[in-house]
Amino acid sequence: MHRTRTRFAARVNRVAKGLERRGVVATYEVHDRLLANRASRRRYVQTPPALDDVQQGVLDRLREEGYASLPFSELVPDPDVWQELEADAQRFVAETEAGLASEREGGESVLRRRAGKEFLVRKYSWGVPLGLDDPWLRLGTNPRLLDLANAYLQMWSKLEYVDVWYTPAAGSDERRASQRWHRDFNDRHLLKAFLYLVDVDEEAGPFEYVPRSAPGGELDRLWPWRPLGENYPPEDEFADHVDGRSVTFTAPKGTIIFCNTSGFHRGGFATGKPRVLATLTWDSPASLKALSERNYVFVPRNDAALSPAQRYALT
Ligand SMILES: O=C(O)CCC(=O)C(=O)O
Repeated sequence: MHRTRTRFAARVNRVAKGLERRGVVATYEVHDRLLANRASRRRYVQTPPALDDVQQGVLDRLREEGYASLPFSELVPDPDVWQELEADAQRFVAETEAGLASEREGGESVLRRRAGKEFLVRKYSWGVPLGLDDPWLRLGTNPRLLDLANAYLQMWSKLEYVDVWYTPAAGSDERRASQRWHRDFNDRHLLKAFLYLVDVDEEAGPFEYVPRSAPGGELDRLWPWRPLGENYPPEDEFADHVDGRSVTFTAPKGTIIFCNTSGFHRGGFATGKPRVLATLTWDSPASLKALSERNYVFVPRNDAALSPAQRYALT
C-alpha cells in the first residue's frame, strides 16, 4: 500500500513538474513573440540610440561572433568611473580575503556563496537592495553599456543581474557547474559583460566562449538553446564537436568582455590564483516574466535624471 502510494505520488509529481515546465515555456514564448518583448522592441525602434565608432565596433563583433572584448577605458573613457569601480572592488577583495582567512581558522562564514556554485564568493548574491549610489548598478545603466545592450538585443533590455565575484584558487582538479561548458537558460536574447578586476591568466580561470554558438549562429544547432533546456552537454562529445574553436580570454585587469551566453561558455576554474570580476546581465522582459529573477531590488532614490531606457532597465 505504502509502495503504491509512493509510486503514485512520484507520478503526480512528475506530471506536475512537466505541466509547470510547459507553462513556463509557454509564458516565455508568448511574452517573446506577442507581449512584453514586442512592446520593448517598439520602444527601441521609436528611439534607437546613436552609437559611436567604439560601440558600433563592439556591436558588429557581437553580431558576427557572439562576443567582443576591449579595454574598459576605450568604451568608458571617463577615468573617474574606473577609479570608483576599482576602489570598490579593492574593498570587496580585502573583505573577502579577511573572511576566507577567518574561515580557514575555523571562524563562522560571513561570505556570500550560492548553493551549487560554492567555489566563488559574491559581493551581492540575492535580494540585495541597490540604488544609484551603487557604482555597479550605475555601470549596468551607463549609456555606454546600456545603449550597446539595447542595440544588440534590438529592444529595451532589463538589467537582470549585477554582482562582483571573487573566485579563490581551488585545490580541485575537477570542473563544476559553470566551470563546465554550458548555455545559460535565462533567455535567447541575452547579453553579459565580464569586467576583469585583476589580471587573468590561465591559472586564474579565464572566461572561455565558443564563437557563433548563440541562437542564430553557425553552431546554434549544437545542443541547441531551449527555454529551460538541458544545457550542459557531455564534456568529451562537446570537445569533439567544437574541435578547438573556442576562445580563451586571458587578459589584463580592466578588460571588458561582452558575450551572448545563450552560446556555449565556461570559466572560473581558478587553479593557481584568484580571479575577481564584475558581471552584468541584460536580458529581455520575457525572460523576467518567465525564466529569470533579478538578483537585486532597485531602490529608487535620486533617480530623477534617469532616461526612460535606464528606468526601464531597472524596473
Ligand atoms: O565564471 C565564468 O567565467 C563563467 C560564468 C558563467 O558561466 C556565467 O556567468 O554564465
